[in-house]
Amino acid sequence: MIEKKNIVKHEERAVLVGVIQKDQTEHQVKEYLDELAFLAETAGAVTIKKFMQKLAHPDSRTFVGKGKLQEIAEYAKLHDVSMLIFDDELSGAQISNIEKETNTKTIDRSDLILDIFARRAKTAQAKAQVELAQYQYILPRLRGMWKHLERLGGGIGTRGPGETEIETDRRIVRDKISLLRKRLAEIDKQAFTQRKDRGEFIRVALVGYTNVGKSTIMNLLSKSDVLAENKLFATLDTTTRKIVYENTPFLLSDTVGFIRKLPHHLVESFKSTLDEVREADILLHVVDIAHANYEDQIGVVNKTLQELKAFDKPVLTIFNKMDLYIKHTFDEWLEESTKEEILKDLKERWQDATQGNAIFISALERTHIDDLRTAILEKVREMYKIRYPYKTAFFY
Ligand SMILES: Nc1nc2c(ncn2[C@@H]2O[C@H](COP(=O)(O)OP(=O)(O)OP(=O)(O)O)[C@@H](O)[C@H]2O)c(=O)[nH]1
Ligand SMILES: [Mg+2]
Repeated sequence: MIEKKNIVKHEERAVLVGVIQKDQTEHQVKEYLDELAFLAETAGAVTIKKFMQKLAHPDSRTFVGKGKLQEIAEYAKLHDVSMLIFDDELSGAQISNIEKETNTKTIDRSDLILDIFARRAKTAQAKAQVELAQYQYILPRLRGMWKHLERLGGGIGTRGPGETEIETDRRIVRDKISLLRKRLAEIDKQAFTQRKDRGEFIRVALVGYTNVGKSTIMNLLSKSDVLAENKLFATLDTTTRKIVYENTPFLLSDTVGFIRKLPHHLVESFKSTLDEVREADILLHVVDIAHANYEDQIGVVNKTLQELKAFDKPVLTIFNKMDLYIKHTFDEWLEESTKEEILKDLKERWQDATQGNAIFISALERTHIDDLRTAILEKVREMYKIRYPYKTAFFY
């Protein structure tokens, strides 16, 4: 029988595995594994080792090569490793082959992200969305899961599952999927009506990679109390607040963060949460400028926005965590004038790239927040003028 469970247990000892494919550099894959370690930590596991292998094409049976898998298996045995986490998506057969040869539970990045989402989901909508994504993920992997249970002696006879058992499970999973879809459609209908009730207000949405500071900025701008913490996907549910600056009202929403290789099913089932982004008039794209891979992250966010068909909107790019950037980049003996030069270059580069729509702040130290407010206000007012050309005097 199929049941969903938290895959990652508290303090579990994990080994991470990444493959450097032909269009990737070793440095990039190292960063990806650092991010995977952060995901693992968010789920409650401890990373004790990372393995990388350069491979033009992943092995169809075991993803990494035979020799590497042997090495991983030996390491796992010696160091009491309870779980392998692969950075790339594995097929059901690959998971089952790897588990057999290493004798260690194996999951992939999508699995891990789904696990985190499942823990974080609080509202009925978020819970149903995650559950839907989980079942969709499981469906093509059922055969592998049966094999897995078989090896662990999990209540199945030595003969292994017959086609009928797998077919029964498939049917159960399909039924669950259609039930969840129905439930979500109902929640959607209510949410749509609620959104319609918001009237003529211009809608602004905070978007960005996970952990960049969206909720911190939301709290700062709206005096609300959204959970902000140094974990990935702290926010799953959308929060919307009405804000009034200088007699100009607008709605500000904080929403789920993006990440590279966000499981496809997750994006699909979070469609209604992401409607907030799709239906926004203006996007505030928050970037963690102190992150080594921030330019990659900008690319991932832009690509996700394109997939959501939300790319065609005015965007203000907020480069956040300037305090950390300065701390990482400058040391004490650097001349003040050199620091200024470096900062000026950085800012000019991004002002050029965003056609003058970049703001540099520290939400934590509250620097340049007034500039941010002014920039938002300007965009919101422009939008009111476009939207209601005869009504501009209405708001201010
Ligand atoms: N140093 C520094 N830390 C910041 C700044 N802004 C936010 N943070 C920290 O970054 C972490 C993530 O902040 P959140 O506001 O939760 O980020 P988020 O983008 O909402 O993250 P998710 O909801 O998980 O996608 C928290 O620990 C914040 O305290 C900043 O300007 N400087
Ligand atoms: Mg958040």
